[in-house]
Amino acid sequence: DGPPLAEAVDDIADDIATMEIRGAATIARAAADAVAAQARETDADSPEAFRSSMRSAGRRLYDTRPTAVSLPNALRYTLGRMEGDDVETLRDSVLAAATAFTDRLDRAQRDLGRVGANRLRDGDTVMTHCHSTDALACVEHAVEQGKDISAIVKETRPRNQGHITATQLREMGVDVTLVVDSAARRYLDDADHVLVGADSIAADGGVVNKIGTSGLAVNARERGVPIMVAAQTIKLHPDTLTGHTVEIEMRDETEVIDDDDRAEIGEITVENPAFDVTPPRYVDAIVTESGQFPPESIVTLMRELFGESADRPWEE
Ligand code: RUB
Repeated sequence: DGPPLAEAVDDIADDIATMEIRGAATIARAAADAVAAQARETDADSPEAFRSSMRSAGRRLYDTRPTAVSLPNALRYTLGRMEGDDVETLRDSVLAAATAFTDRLDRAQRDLGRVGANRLRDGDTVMTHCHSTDALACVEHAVEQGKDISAIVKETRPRNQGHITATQLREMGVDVTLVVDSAARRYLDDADHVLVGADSIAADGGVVNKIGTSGLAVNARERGVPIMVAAQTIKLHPDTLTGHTVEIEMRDETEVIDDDDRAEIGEITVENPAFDVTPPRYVDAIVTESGQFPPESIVTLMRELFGESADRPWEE
């Protein structure tokens, strides 16, 4: 129903939902690409029809996964800059905004990597959880500075994003030790930093990231290992300024247990939350492209960037 969507919008939305495209920054980039495809390909012949078709693409993308705020923030950026009184001007404004948005993503990750790298010393070992391009940017920059960095990589059940992290760290020349998630506390004694990314950061400094991040942070604090969150500012969740909470995505039980095992065990409940919230008191620093912040002061940056409330340009 609604205005027809460009094929790329449907494809990208499906890929985000099935996690073919995953990770907050990568999802944001794909959403901006999809918005641009819709702007290019829509056959809307009036400004009203064009706006309506763009909103429709925005809703299709918005409904894919609920937790990473980079997705609605990408829609805010691109659709929020749509302006003009005729279709061509509207189209050009969206295409320009989509390009500006992806350029900003690249720049932000580079700048954030430089800040994060300053926290890492030559010879340090980081422990990672899941796969975060923002977190890896910090290691990459440290390696480029000539620092020797090692990594203990948590597998990250059920989807094993740790394998992607291990591969990419190896490509950087980092010495990698892969461990199962339940071995994390044992190996914290060998780590100088816990380094993770974020899907969303709340106004109180709470960090929403892959399930297991909060347990890791509590253990790291107990072991005296500092916890560093690498998150460019599109991870700031503006709705939390007005008291909204971040929805935690629940994924299918088949990611946890296959049908045969389930049948053999019998009638049980399987829960598969994809994310959790690490309270700000367990986080030592949030590293952004604008510098590093203690989690409690991230709200200042959020107000600067989003004002007091967030608009929803994809809604009717
Ligand atoms: C990915 C995840 C990542 C953040 C940050 O979860 O939790 O740590 O998205 O990634 P999923 P980035 O695999 O379920 O998408 O720094 O690349 O934005």
